[in-house]
Amino acid sequence: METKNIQYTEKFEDIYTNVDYNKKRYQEMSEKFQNLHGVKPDYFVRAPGRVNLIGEHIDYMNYPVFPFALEQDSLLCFTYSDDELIHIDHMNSEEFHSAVISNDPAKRSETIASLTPKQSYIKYFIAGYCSGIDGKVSSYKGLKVLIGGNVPLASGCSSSTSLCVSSSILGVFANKSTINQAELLENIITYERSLGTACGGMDQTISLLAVHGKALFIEFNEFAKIESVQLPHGVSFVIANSLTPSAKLETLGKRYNKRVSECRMACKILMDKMSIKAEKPFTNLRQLVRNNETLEEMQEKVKTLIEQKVYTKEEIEQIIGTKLEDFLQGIPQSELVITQNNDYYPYERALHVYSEANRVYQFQKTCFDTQLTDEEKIPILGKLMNESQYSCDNLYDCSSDKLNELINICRKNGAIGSRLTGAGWGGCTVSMVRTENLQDFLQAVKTQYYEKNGLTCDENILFATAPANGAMVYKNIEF
Ligand code: NG1
Repeated sequence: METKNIQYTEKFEDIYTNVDYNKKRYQEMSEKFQNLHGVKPDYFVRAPGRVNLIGEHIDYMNYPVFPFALEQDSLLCFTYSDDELIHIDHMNSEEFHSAVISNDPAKRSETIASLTPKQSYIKYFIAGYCSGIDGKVSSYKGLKVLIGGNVPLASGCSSSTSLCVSSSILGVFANKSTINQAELLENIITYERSLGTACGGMDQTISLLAVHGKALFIEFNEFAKIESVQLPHGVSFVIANSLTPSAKLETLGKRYNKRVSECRMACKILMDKMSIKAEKPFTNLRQLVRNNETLEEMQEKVKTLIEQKVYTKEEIEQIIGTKLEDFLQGIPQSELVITQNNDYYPYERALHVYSEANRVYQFQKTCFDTQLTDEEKIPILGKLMNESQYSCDNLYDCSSDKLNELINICRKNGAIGSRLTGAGWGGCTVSMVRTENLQDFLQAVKTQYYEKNGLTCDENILFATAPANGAMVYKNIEF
């Protein structure tokens, strides 16, 4: 039952490199499903988490990013149900409670509003599930679904998006939706944004479209510009979870959506100072590049046109000539930003965005440079990763003491580049390490960060990783 717009396989080896470990996961899930429903699941759907190598907090300003997919994924298995309902259970039933919900996308908001706190993970399922079938299918299937996964939660590895994407694939596959891939991707981004985060499209794009063995350079200016990139041989990428989670939806007002708002303020200040006239104020910093200015030139404009200081709400309103309540329209839950803050940093945020975008292009250029050997590329890439971390910490203020401690330990023990990955304020770091030093590196980080802080560490907390596949449906033959 192949569907053109999604990847489908009947061979387990097509999905994973670490086959034995993952077979065990599927087996456990199938057993739980059988305990719940008395039958084996017909299909599994997986969508990966991701690590971003460079390009942080710039996707929502339409600048490119450089992620690759992890083998760690959100995993769903299902059979059809005779009623018109979706029966949802979770592998971790103590933390994540079951629910029976409507299968009709028109009831999306109503169903989300009825969830209890321990069922709130289901809103990602609903957003994803509806994104590929809303308006595309005339009747909807009933389903029995079990949800699991091993992407670290609230840790910058895209656990929520991987659930959205796997649920979206489930909706499309189970209901035979003919939605094309580009529209599906756009819808997943829009539906996930409707849950509250003013996110860009990095996580959804990589989770849906990742290519085994390659990182992706993803441009948001033109939808089609996605290049798969071979990373240099001789290095491994290590994820280390600081074990200080940063729950995004609970901190939107002070963190993620505040940064999006500050970028928008910077955009308006620059627009006025550059005498750019437009019907509506621009919403992203890339729109200000009108005459092929380089990213270095844009940084100079920030330095000369925006005063470096902390701005209050009143000062911002005076400069932009509008009430913040009106100005931030379109940013989900912007009222939280306004009520929770009276300190805004447009200078620093804009400087981060233009300099980080510049680093992503340099990273891409270096990877593709046929004049350079891998040995020559490695230190250049490492330096760019370290500079990105500096900018995230000092200009974007999205690092944390624990992330900085972990990154310093990684660098001290041989990481050529080390930085936070994802939204930050906690969560995971990514380090580029010579493969020949990998085992010593892992041991040193284990002792100096985890043991020293009294933390236990397993294969989903500190691990070397390589680019994995994107979302896929697996027909259950084995489990
Ligand atoms: P995570 O790391 O999943 O919280 C977020 C955004 C991305 C991107 C990064 C920062 C979502 C779903 N994703 O990711 O779009 O802006 O932060 O680079 O919110």
